[in-house]
Amino acid sequence: MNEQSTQRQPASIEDLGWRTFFSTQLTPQEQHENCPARVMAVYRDALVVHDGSDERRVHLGRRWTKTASQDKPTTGDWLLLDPAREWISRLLTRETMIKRVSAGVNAGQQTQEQAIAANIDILFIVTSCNNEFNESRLERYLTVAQNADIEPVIVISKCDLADAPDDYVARTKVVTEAPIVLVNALDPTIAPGFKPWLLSGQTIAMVGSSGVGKSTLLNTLAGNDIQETGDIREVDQRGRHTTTHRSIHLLNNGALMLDTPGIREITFAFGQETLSDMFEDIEALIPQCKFTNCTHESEPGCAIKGAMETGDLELRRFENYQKMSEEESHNTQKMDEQRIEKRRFKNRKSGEGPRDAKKKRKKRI
Ligand SMILES: Nc1nc2c(ncn2[C@@H]2O[C@H](COP(=O)(O)OP(=O)(O)O)[C@@H](O)[C@H]2O)c(=O)[nH]1
Ligand SMILES: [Mg+2]
Ligand SMILES: [Zn+2]
Repeated sequence: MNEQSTQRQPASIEDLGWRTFFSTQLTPQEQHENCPARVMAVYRDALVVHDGSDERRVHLGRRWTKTASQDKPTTGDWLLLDPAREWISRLLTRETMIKRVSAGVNAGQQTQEQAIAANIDILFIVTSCNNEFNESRLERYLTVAQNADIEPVIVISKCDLADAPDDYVARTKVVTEAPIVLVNALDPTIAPGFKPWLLSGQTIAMVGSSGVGKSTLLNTLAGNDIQETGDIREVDQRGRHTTTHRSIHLLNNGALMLDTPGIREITFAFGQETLSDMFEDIEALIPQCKFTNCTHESEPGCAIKGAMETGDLELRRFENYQKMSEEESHNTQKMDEQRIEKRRFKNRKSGEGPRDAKKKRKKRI
């Protein structure tokens, strides 16, 4: 994305993924006055946006730095710039959004959901033919895709390094019906294998453990070393260079690919409903246990244990379901508590209890 970059540049706004879902959100006045632009990269206090003809840096004013994480512009977002194209007028409604949960590790920090990528059409879940391969991790990423309503594709890299790469494909098929692409990410001839998803104006994001080959895949599909020439860096407070979170690259065939050094083993927001969908089989078994408070450990008449004995349910899958459900309810509970505390604090500050506030609302009617 810097001057030396040999990366393809968009020729129109449609090249960046602009479509009716976004254009219909504009009022006639906005259509006339404002310029839509896509967030290509995110810095701490600025964004790099592209409007189809020019790329520019837009400062994130106080209005945005103070906005709740989920509503802050993120990579892939569409914005409206003011007529002078200097400020963000409005963030357009997202078609899809991948969210993470940032847990308050230190005292005073909040557990909150944060948008980490917006308007993603396809999610490449990258894993490799070695010990990194893990069914439970695949299930996690598949849940993320399902929760965001994004089509998942499983990419299994490093097939050149494994004795029996097809074993990994077979193991993946047990977990999901999603398409699978087995590759050597360093092989420059692999692009045709990705043809169904690398379409003009489609935005693809990648998730996967560090070292599985995400950047390599991006470079190979782009046909040049974007990482070498296009990596966006900024200097942090200690004067060190740090790679910014995420940036979008335009591939030669017109697809847009999100490089995600920031999306690794982080906590994603799954959504309770999505978990119920993903683990429908388990949730259908639980009510069949003899005891309503069954812990599925040693109770007689346990439907979960029964399914494990007949081989219908894997212990690993059940444990993964339990772990993800616990994480989800822990995060939901934390956020609910914070919401209540915030409300209490607000009421205390204004010197009125929730009841007074209610009365006041009624009065106004
Ligand atoms: N042999 C082989 N090496 C690969 C493959 N994919 C990635 N690598 C290597 O694995 C290392 C990590 O790859 P990288 O793209 O940085 O992983 P990332 O952390 O997911 O971005 C690099 O040394 C790559 O050259 C592959 O399919 N085959
Ligand atoms: Mg990388
Ligand atoms: Zn049970």
